[in-house]
Amino acid sequence: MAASVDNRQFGRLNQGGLPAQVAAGKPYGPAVTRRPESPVRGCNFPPFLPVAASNHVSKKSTGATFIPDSDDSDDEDSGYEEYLRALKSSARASEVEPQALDPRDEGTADHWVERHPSLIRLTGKHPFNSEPPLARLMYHGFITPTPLHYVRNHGPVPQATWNSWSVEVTGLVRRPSRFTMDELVRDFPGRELPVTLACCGNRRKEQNMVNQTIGFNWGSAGLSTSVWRGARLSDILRRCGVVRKVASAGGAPARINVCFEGDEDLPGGGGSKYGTSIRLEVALDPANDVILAYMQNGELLSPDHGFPVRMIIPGHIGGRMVKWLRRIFVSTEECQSYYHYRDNKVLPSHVDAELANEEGWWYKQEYMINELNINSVITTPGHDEILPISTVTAQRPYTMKGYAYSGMSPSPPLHAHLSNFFPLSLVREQVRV
Ligand SMILES: Nc1nc2c(c(=O)[nH]1)N[C@H]1C(S)=C(S)[C@@H](COP(=O)(O)O)O[C@H]1N2
Ligand SMILES: [Mo]
Repeated sequence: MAASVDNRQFGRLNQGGLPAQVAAGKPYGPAVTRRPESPVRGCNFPPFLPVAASNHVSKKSTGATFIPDSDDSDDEDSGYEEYLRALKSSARASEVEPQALDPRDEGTADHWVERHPSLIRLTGKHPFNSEPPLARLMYHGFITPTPLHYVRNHGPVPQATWNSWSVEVTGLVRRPSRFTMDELVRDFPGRELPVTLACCGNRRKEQNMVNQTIGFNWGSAGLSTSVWRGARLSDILRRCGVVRKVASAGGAPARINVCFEGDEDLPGGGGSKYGTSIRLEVALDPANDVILAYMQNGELLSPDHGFPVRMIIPGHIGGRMVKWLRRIFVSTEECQSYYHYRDNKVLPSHVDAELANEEGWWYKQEYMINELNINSVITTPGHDEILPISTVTAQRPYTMKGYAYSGMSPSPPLHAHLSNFFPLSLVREQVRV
């Protein structure tokens, strides 16, 4: 996420990352691969083992108390502690009212999940789909406090426990494996980086006003940015001996996909898990930083965001980042989940749901959304806000604000131009920039 979103509360990212002693660090895992444009430099922490992670699902018992590995120097410990403090306060937890059980969840499968009262519920009682008020999202700047992070759930939140959870890796791998949470934390170098998640339905309300889709009305706050920490998918796949080349029936190399499956039992297609897949090349490229994340903004994941582990695939739509990850399956086929085919598609405007069913449009590769498209929004002035123009206000500058993002494609830096939004005369006469 870029543009006029302030980074003020997360100065550490702006200043270039970590305390020098941590960044200089001991030889923990492979060297950091950085994208030149990344706001974070040197986020290569030593591995930490969450000790307070217990068998309970409540937030208190999964609170993030972390003990650094014993061979860390004291300097590094205090560096990391300081970093964690900065990260947590950057997420302005102290300025956000606490999450709580919400009477609106009574009688649903999510009755035990604590949530932030200000989140705007978009699909009624259940499942929980929500976005923060846009002004609050913007107020907090680059890093969204976790309780205000938008949520997209297709069904109930699984009642997970850290100690009993495991992720299975099977399919085209020489060593099929199952990793416990402790193994994911301990046996793979941790990677930590800020990633913007955006549901590809972000702003669908505006689309629906022009031409009704089959998706619900997202406002323009269906996106959030967190610092995510986890084990790199490429390291895990290599550990399992992933097969890189398979000949197809015609002899040409077949496409290989990495499929991810979540835990919930969902109704789609007569019963299905939430699942989706990405190409093996994307998964294996260490520069893509695809991770199995177990921490968000310095704490273990919250139930709504995938506790204990979820996929994070920078630059991709939120829909590819499977939460409550249970299974990774490497295959020449794409993921067979109903949701992989039915969700996250953009079909030509003449194709409605009926025609899509009749003519098999859901299965056409080219209409699938993987990488985030370019998007920009003016948030100040707000929707329907009237700016008084008088001799007094005309003398003062007015700061417009907004956000913009784009996906993985190697495009030049993102610039949002006012002329995209305003007729030029309006810009000249009414807005000082
Ligand atoms: N298991 C599972 N993973 C899932 C989903 C889901 O319903 N179940 N929703 C997806 C969609 S469409 C989005 S946009 C993101 C939202 O992540 P968040 O709720 O942490 O913001 O999760 C994705 N991963
Ligand atoms: Mo989504």
